[in-house]
Amino acid sequence: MPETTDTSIPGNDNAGGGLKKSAVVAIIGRPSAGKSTFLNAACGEKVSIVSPVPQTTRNAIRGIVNAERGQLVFVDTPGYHESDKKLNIRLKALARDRLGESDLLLYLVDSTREAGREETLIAELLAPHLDRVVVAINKTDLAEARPASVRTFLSVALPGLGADRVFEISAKTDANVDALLTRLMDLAPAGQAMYPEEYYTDQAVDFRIAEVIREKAILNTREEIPHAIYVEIADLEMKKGGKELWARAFLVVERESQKSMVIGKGASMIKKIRLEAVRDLNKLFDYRVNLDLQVKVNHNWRQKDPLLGRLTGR
Ligand SMILES: Nc1nc2c(ncn2[C@@H]2O[C@H](COP(=O)(O)OP(=O)(O)OP(=O)(O)O)[C@@H](O)[C@H]2O)c(=O)[nH]1
Ligand SMILES: [Mg+2]
Repeated sequence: MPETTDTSIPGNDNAGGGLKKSAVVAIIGRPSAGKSTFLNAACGEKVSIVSPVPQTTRNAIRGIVNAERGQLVFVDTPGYHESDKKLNIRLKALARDRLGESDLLLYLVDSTREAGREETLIAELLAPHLDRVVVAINKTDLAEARPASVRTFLSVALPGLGADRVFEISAKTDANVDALLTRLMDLAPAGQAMYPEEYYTDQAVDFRIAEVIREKAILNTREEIPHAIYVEIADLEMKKGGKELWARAFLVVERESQKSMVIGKGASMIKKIRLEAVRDLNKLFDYRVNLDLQVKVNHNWRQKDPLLGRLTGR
């Protein structure tokens, strides 16, 4: 059976038809390396939330790229970060789990930062899987990018990695992303599509709404607050024959003092977060989203194991 077929049959006929390519690709890298930005660029949709605050992603979020030759299922992972905090230990384990479950490993390196200990730890994690690794040197659109020093680091930390496995990209401007996707498709094994072709993510609607709210909350707050937030969807109701979705959600913080900061003077902050979230949600979905957003406290939630398990899906 040919590895690729040049048929351009619409729909997802390939799911049961001739073998194309199919791979799960884990995206691994330090916090803020640009993993979620890359996922969105690859999928052409906002699949994963993005912010300048490290450790924004808390789950293994899937984004699906469908092409003539086959399907790549990218799994975004939380940034790999060394620390003893409970939430962080779970996030790190989540990234580690992905190594075994993936066909290919896309290692994203931020070319504007010095490598240091954390980068070395990630490279050590990846070294035994070199035959499955592709590296993207990211943020090359920035003047302070130092791709050459990343290459030097790679030659020491991952010796034996072929030059044809290293790409200089910008996830933000899309530069060289297509070439990288082509290479990943070359390396993908033959197999059946895992999702129908019209899918670009497998996330449930309530999770996506919660994530967009969390992104806006992170972008509008400072210091410890971005890390002290999670979002709970209390209620979702479709109305007007599927034309309108009504969502009731809570932005949950750890302490009373954080609650008043997130609400803001005359509720100005929570209103801003709500409006920004609604604007994005209306772009994401083809129905209108109405959002009732309130703030509540769950004292020291980051110390609570069952909740952490639920939030990180692990
Ligand atoms: N200039 C530039 N900025 C980028 C690029 N890729 C990501 N960024 C920025 O870097 C920051 C972090 O990006 P994310 O995509 O959230 O990074 P991440 O690796 O998913 O981070 P965590 O989820 O925290 O591990 C954001 O402010 C992005 O806009 C790039 O190619 N160029
Ligand atoms: Mg992320």
